[in-house]
Amino acid sequence: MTGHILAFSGGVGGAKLAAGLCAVLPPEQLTLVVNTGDDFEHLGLTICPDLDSVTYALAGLNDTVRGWGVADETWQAMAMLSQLGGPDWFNLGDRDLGLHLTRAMHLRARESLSQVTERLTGQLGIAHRIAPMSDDPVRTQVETDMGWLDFQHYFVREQCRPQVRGVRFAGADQARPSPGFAEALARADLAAVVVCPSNPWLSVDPILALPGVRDRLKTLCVPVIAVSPLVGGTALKGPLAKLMAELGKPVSNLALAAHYDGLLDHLVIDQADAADAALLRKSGLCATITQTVMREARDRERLASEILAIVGGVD
Ligand code: FO1
Repeated sequence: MTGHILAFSGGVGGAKLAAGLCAVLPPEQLTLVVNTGDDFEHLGLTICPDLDSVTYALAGLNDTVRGWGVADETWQAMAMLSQLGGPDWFNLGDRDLGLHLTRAMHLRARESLSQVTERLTGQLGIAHRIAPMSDDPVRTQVETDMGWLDFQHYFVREQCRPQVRGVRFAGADQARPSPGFAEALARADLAAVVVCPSNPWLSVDPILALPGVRDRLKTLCVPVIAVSPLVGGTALKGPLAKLMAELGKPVSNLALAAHYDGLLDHLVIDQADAADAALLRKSGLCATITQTVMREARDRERLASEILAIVGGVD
């Protein structure tokens, strides 16, 4: 496959495919654009959960059991914070805090989030380009039966229990795509856009909500290929299935593809959902059936290679 791949990723599920793409593509052929709608200010620090999930996965530092944060973590700072009566509903491990303190220092010195991300990923030995979707603050907020909640309050503090009625991305209309994102969108050699298996409503929509992004994707003559986060008609992890049901959607690949509203050319679905392929094809989409569950490095690399084969086939 020749040409450049632009991949969109949220946190945990997306980060696995992001790692697979990095394993099969040289750095100059890939730009990973990561959702920052989950970011928030907490304890005087800027927390960027999806950027950090991708960073830790690519650096081989991620905790695969917990699904977020750093492996071999310790929690001494949290224990002290808790004892001092600080807000302890959001867990920042000692190693993770090291990254957050470093990011805070550079942000305070007026580096952009893109510059800080490049610096931190470089220090961790990551050669591939990870770009935040924007350097401007965009904050996902969820309308629930408890009112509007900031994303991490909904996700972590309330454990996704509230019923969701809607989602908005505060600041998105004023935000610009980051320089790395804008550059990738404008590349003459762009070969495909890959949407990693992240939650379309919570992790991909914030990226698409940035001014100009949807329009640019619609005019691009390259395939937009998404990997479905649904497996066997439900989500492996996270609130996707619950959220789709609460928003009045059937929990299905067809509803997921319809949500992208004409943006997708191709949906990669799990073999457990093979029966969905016929309806997807009838709706005008290409559909590939494979194993999308990524337990080990070889699963991530195989799925990434299969996606590149789709891109190669379209060339
Ligand atoms: N998820 C939790 O369920 N509980 C936590 O306390 C928590 C802390 C945390 C700290 C840093 C970080 O990068 C991620 C963290 N996450 C935690 C995960 C995060 O809330 C979600 O994975 C994403 O926002 C959803 O993609």
